[in-house]
Amino acid sequence: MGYPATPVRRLTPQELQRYDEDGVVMLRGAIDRNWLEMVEEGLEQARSDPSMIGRFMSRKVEGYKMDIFLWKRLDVLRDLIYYGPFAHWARDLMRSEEVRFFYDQMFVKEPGTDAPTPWHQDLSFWPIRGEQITSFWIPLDPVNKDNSGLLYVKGSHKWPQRFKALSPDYVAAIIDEEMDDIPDINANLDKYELLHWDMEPGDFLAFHPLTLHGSYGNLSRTRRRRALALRWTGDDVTYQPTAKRMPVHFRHDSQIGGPLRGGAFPIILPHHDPAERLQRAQPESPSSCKLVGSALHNAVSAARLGLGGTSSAIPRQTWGDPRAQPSAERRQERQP
Ligand SMILES: O=C(O)CCC(=O)C(=O)O
Repeated sequence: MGYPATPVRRLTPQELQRYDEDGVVMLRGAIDRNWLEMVEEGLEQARSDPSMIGRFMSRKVEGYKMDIFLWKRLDVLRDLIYYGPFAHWARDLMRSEEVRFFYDQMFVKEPGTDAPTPWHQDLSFWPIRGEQITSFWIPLDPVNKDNSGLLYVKGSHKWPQRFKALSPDYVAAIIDEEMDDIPDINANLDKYELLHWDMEPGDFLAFHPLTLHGSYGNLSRTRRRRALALRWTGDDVTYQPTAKRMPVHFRHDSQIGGPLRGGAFPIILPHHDPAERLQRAQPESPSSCKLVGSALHNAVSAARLGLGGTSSAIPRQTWGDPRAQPSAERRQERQP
């Protein structure tokens, strides 16, 4: 059986070690042009025809476009996930027998979009728990810190804290007050070691779901910053939804506390499940009822937390000009 495609290169022991120790690794020149063109086709389709969820996620900042579960409606991204080489890399990073696809997400910042992505941990707001989870961040344009390349706090995936979710679109419904406040990383750069890279199309980042990450706005006046994130799960992952975690609006067969199952989270390795593939062939879009329910839940949570008013449950984060970086950070930075 020839799929998913064998990657043009496997991960080296050094890259796997970087991932384990730092919680993130940059994989240079790993994505073949054919696959990259499919990512581009998918993102351009998604940008020109956003889903209802995408419109909701992108409503706050002009020029910062997000959308999720693109692969459910865009065949080119379904093919990328089922037949592209990514699942092999995910299996190696997660040390898992089984690889399931969790979801995909578009992040586009148009030139001059001065909207940072706040520092956050992904797993705190996902409706799953486990260790064998990984995310890939695939840029389609050259990126650096000035046009919103991602920043990571080295080794933060090993910290004991679980931080209140600050999703890129600041969704109030997923802020769990029981969790810790994210420290103001940029205001205390002497305390943290940041990692970031200048990247070209074909490079991608693989990172652990607990690694703190964020990005400045896109200061470039000419260059867009388009990226697709692909999230993967392995053997030990269980479905753990709560009212404070990201809802899944697509059909699946996972039971609470049990493994992920069914069409929303298809198995890619070691073998596809024909029934899940068939389910994808049947048109499915989240019912407006569910979407309205989520929007209401969000509005109530925002009101309860005082978001948008004079007080706020979200601690401030400092995001100045990336070029005006204090010397402490220069000392700490690594460019592996
Ligand atoms: O592209 C960005 O700015 C955010 C990406 C991100 O938070 C993610 O992929 O988890």
